[in-house]
Amino acid sequence: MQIKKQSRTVLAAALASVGVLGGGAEVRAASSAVLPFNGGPDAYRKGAFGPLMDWPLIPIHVVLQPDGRVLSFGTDLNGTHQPELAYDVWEPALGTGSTAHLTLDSKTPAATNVFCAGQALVPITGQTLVAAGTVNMSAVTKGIPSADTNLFDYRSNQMVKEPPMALKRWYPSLVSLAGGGLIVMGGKMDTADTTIYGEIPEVYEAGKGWRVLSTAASVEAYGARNWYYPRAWQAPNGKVFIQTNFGAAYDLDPTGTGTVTKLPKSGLADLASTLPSAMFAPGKILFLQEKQASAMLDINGAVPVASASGKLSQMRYHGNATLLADGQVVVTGGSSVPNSLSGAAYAVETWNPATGLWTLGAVAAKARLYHSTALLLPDATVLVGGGGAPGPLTNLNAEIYYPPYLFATDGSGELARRPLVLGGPSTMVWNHGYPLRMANFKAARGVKRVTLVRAGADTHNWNNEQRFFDLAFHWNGTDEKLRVFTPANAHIAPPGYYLLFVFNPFGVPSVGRVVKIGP
Ligand SMILES: [Cu+2]
Repeated sequence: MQIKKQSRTVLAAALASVGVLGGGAEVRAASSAVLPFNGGPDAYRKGAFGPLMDWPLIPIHVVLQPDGRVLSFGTDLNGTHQPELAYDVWEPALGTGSTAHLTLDSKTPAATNVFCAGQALVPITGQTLVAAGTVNMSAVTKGIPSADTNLFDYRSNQMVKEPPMALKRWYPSLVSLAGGGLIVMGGKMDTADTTIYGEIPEVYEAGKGWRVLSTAASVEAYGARNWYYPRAWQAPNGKVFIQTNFGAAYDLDPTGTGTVTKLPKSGLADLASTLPSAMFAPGKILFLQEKQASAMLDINGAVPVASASGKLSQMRYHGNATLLADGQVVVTGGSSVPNSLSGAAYAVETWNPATGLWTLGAVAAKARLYHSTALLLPDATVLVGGGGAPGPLTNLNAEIYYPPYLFATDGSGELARRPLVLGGPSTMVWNHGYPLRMANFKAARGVKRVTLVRAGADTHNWNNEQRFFDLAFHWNGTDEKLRVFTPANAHIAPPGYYLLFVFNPFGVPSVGRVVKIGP
């Protein structure tokens, strides 16, 4: 159960390469799983997958931690959904073997079955909030939804029980708020009774517990018509924006006891809970649709505005959409027949926000169907794992996708030299400039781009926590210091944990530096 001390030199090197973060909190520098690796001649155009690696459980839920590790859970150690919770913390700096995993088969203290719960980092504390799940799960009882709340703390590796929510929920969404809280909405309240769903949202605040939004009940927004992981985001106007699968959209004001308002139609259609989405720029969301289509929704104005985007090569039901360090969106896995190997998509497909076009890339080893996940890691690679329980595969495994930006453009397949961030602040506030200390910066001809990607939390092809920003920056052209400017406010960049990437003139990103934005 202990992380072994193997690869200490690798860890030390990784920590040294990115610099140990300052500040009072015990936040370690972002770690890196990138090993000596040749991606082949096409890697600079298509990216490449690393070798398949074993995973101690099916990672149905994955959450990037403030220290760069990955929390995953969803099944027991055999890949089945037992009444008891197991969870795993992976340390990428220790590589991809079993010694890089801290796996806890936790029958105590948090005896909730968190299969198909909601999960997200608490913006202020960095703990992982796990909302609901079931009280039991067996072939006989099926799932009985639970109101339990559990908190995982990366500092102690412990999951502890918190006061419960007012409503039982199974398959709810958790969304980070500008004020530092998290809102939970939707979910199923009773397995047998198909008339009651989590139509009343609740807000969690660290140290305060839950507040019921009793005047914001909605059957359409997050009740019976849209209870399954409702698609919702903190919006630029200060409200929470909800896009239902049947086309209607809502604004929810989470202050007091809450107010929900129906918005004018954007025309966005052909959505499905089995298809992913991603906020690729402030107030702009990419949706995958039926008929291999995709669309963009702009929620920056008074009314949401939809526009068509490129066509995918095939349907990718249950595939995951992940924002890369350069703002492109990579879709991994999925299938043309939901949760079936028939028409399984092995190649990644990447969307370029500048052109709206999709491009096929590297080919994965495994089909990733229902209950698969994907997560951007601090080293700018993507962890792609899981699938099963139920499904045709029991994927107690994962693989890492290395995007094209990591490779030399000469076709050698070698990893490119990366810019090195030596130091900088670990906490930042909005609309402010901060210095970053770079290595050999002048010799490397400086910087092309600085980006910020919010730490992800993914389950059921739904990673609403991820967000992307191009940051303004200033380099005087002579020294080893770079000045970067944070996003304008908490409405577009909710408080919480982000990865900061510096790109060199060749488009190669640094290892992402974990920064906390907020109080
Ligand atoms: Cu599920």
